[in-house]
Amino acid sequence: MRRALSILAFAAMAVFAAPATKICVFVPGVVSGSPVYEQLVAGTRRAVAEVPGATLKIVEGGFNQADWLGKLSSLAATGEFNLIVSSNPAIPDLCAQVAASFPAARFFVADSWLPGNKSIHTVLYNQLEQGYMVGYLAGLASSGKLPGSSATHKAGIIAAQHYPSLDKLIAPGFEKGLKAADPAAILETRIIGNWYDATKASELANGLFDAGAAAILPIAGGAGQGVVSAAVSRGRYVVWFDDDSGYRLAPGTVIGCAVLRQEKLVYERVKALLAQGSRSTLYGTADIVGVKDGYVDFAANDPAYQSLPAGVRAALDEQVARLKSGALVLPASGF
Ligand code: RBF
Repeated sequence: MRRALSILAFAAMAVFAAPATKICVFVPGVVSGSPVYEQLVAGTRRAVAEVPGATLKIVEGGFNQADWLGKLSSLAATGEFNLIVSSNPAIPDLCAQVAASFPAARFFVADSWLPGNKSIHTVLYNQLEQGYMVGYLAGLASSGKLPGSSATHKAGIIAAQHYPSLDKLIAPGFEKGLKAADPAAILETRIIGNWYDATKASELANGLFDAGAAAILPIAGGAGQGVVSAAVSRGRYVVWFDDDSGYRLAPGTVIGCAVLRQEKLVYERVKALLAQGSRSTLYGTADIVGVKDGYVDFAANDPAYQSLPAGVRAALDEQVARLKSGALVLPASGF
């Protein structure tokens, strides 16, 4: 009897002593209006739901980037979290600074690249490929192959700010695709200055449309909707990034979406990191994934895309197939 009681007591202690798994998502911005962040939260939520007793805290860092280091630092300082999950190329450097003060903290940062820090795992998307696909579609527009468009040989990118993956992957990939479809095309880039000002994005888009841009790619989070409204009123085209929500924003105006499978990636990596614990060998490593791995894709199964002329779809579908088969290789490196 005494033995049974002590086993019971021991079991009870083990239950109470087992540290609960706690995960924090740090959103560098706000979730609403940014598909990369919506997917970040959804993927982490799904992974956490599969760990019995695990809890999830979501912290929106807001648009003031100068606040992010302090906010990340206070999250790590609590010592509460087994893992802090985030996403965007500016975040790993901040995590590295935080990890220097709080060596027990662990970070997974999607959509970023930082090898060699034992507290941090990162995964970068091959956005040369992602940019190429919608750049090619913009080139079909700028060479006059879409309904109501003439050959203006101009396309645009409207971005919130300059940052390495825009300047080294997204924009060069877009330009390569644009010129593959329309060798005479010129790419014009405009910078908004933040990730929320849709009115300024609209003004910049109107300027580019007036100068002849046939299609524009917004890389601007919530501000990108201003580009869509300008395109609707001028009867021009938009190509979209990160998820396929663009088709529903303005069917017929948004003609193509190059997507990231960020929800799937975040789910898989968070699940693996939680299963392996703080000594996981993923920490310290930086992966790059792309079209062949299934994490970068073109969303072709949507009525808005399917209603484009068959010749336009055939031309783009061929490019996507070449990326998938390896006939077209656009190697991305970290920065
Ligand atoms: N993308 C968004 O969709 N919304 C944002 O609020 C946002 N903020 C960013 C802030 C910084 C400092 C950086 C470097 C990137 C940000 N991104 C944001 C871009 C995101 O990481 C990714 O490059 C784009 O979504 C294109 O895939």
